[in-house]
Amino acid sequence: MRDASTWLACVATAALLACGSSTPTSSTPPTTAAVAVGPNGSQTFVPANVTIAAGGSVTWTWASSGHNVVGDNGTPARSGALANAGTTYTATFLTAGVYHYYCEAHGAPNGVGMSGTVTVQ
Ligand SMILES: [Cu+2]
Repeated sequence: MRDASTWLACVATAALLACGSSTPTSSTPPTTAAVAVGPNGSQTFVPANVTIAAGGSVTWTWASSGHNVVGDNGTPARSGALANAGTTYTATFLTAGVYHYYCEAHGAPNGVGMSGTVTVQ
């Protein structure tokens, strides 16, 4: 059964790493992403959609004042009250999925207005 269990272990990890190779594929998402909050006075997150690896983090940097970051379903956690330019907020994402978030002053859940997504792979 030793051969069979080795094969199973290899299959189980094939989605993350090619068997027999320690080199990540070029499609591996980054572990961090940066999002500008309200750049140039806009009511937008730029880029609105980012992709990171599970366990990675996203850092939002306020480029203008009067915004915050709130996850539609609690992830990312609410950054706090509307904040001013220069504020930064970092959230870590442990579980794969697509996380929608918005600004309470200029957006709403489900991608309305000032909003964005974090895709965790
Ligand atoms: Cu806003």
